[in-house]
Amino acid sequence: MSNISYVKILSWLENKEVDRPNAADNGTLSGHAAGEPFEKLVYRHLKELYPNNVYKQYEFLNDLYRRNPESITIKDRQALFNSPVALFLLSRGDAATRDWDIQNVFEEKQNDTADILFHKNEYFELIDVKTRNISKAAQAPNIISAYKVAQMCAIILDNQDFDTVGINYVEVDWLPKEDKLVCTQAHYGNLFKATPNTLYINWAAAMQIQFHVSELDQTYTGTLEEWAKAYLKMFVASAEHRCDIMYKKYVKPFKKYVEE
Ligand SMILES: [Ca+2]
Repeated sequence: MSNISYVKILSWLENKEVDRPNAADNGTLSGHAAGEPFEKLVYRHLKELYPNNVYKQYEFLNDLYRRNPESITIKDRQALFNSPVALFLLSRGDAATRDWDIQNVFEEKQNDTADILFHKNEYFELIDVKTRNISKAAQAPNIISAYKVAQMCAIILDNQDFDTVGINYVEVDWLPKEDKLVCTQAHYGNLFKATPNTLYINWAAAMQIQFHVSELDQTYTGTLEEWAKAYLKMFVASAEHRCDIMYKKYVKPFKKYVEE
């Protein structure tokens, strides 16, 4: 289920230019920050197309709590979400939720799950924009914590919450062009259409799932219930393999020194 025509968004993005972030000092175009203007561009475009449905994650929370001033306890504020999965993915921690008020609203946080949120009829469409300087070879970026996805799957299955959340990725490929960055191509990926067995977990990189959106498998045709079960099967097997490696490398060679 999707409310957004990603095909249209992708073709709209092609050949779009943004200002090079550090053009003034002609600095290097490194890391995540370089592509940030494209993230903002995608957000502004979606906001124009769907002014009443598109939010930043923190804007949605601010809006929700502002519209419900009678909900002040953590429990009351959590109850504003009809979906346990959306609550898990989108809400802030207990202390932050309790301390929220009109004078102390949320601001953007680096580890928010989504860059952009589309909300309509109790359905939450999460969109994360990934930007890629294609003049450089780069390893696949961190996408989302594999542990967070495992927790999400458990919540989906425990609550039979199968129709309230989608997780989507847009990759913007760009090249530097004088004092601009120009989008050469854009790609779309739906996490729940990626066969769980094809996902790569980089345990050493804070157990992040890593992929280039343009290379994400999109052939999975099962239901979300089936996806969640298949993901947890893959996750547990991968964690057990990781335990095994940890034991062989970091325990076994040293065990004899610590045994009495
Ligand atoms: Ca992003």
